Amino acid sequence: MTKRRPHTLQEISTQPTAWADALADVKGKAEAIQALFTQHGFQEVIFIGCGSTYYLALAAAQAFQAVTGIRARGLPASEPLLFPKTSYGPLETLLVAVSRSGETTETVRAVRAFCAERSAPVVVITCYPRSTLAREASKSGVMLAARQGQEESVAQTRSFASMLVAAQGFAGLVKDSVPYVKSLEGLPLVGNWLLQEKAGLARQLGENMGLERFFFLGSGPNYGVACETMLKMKEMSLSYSEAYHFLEFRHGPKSMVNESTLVVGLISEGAREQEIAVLREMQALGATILALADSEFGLEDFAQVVAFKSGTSDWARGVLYLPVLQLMACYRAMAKGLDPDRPTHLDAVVRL
Ligand code: F1P
Repeated sequence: MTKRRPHTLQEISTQPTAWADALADVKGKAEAIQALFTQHGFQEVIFIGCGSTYYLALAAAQAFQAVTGIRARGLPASEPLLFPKTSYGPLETLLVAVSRSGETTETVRAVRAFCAERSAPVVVITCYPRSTLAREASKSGVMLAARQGQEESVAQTRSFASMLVAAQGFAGLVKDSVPYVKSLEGLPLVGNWLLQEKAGLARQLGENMGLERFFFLGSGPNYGVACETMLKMKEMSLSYSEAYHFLEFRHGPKSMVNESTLVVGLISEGAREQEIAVLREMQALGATILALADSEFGLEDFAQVVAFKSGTSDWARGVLYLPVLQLMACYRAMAKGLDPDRPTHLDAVVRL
């Protein structure tokens, strides 16, 4: 019996269109977004989510602070829910909740508690504009919908990427930065190129059963995406995988590096030299290296390189690291005879 093509492959392969759709929705909300910041002198923005969307919150906070200069943090939704006193400060705070489903219990409860306690507006980024969280945002805040991010699979791929672009577009509109928003508009073209030209490399690494340990290294703007791609490897292929800030990897975890290790470097431009040095050291310890960067300069030592050549900033290109790494996890699941659409023990939404 031929195995059906997993929804996950289709969802990964069509994601650039979903990125463009999400950005268009955000741009359509420009007036409401700018009015929100005019009415409130927000001194801090806290992004929250769970699982993949917690990692998205980390990436979104980095981009938001870099683009707007307003202090921003990413937290798992359970933290402000369980420890509000040490999650929120005295500053005028905007809460941004990120949730593919818009139904995750921790996130809904955290939003309701925040709005009740501070009678403040909330921004929601979701793929489901009729969800519970979307309704919370419609009471006094703004809802950003990544409709084409909706997916059959439990593991987030197209949804994560399109909501990340939405969060970056949100930052660009708060700052009213035309160049930054324009750089986001160029991402889908590069995304389609990656899906055409680098799918073979992703498949070759995914089907390499000689690889048993996976480490995803990312710093600053790329740590959240490193965590997300680590999670894809776990959810889809049940593989041992971890994520670290680049230089943190030297402080202990590198003891795990052996001949069956893949170290994936999500290289920034801002800390390129220091990050490449870590990859060189891990290659000398026997690891296979996959280096992803915007430019291929200085990556000659590595056999597996993906260079986006997008010309975008460290704070705009986050989604470009996703397609190859999502495909690698998906192909590894298929090579192990697993269904990437249905990760073990997982449901699409965690309802408590
Ligand atoms: C959050 C989440 C996902 C995870 C799994 C269970 O969902 O934890 O990140 O991959 O699907 O739910 P959501 O709040 O983003 O809908």
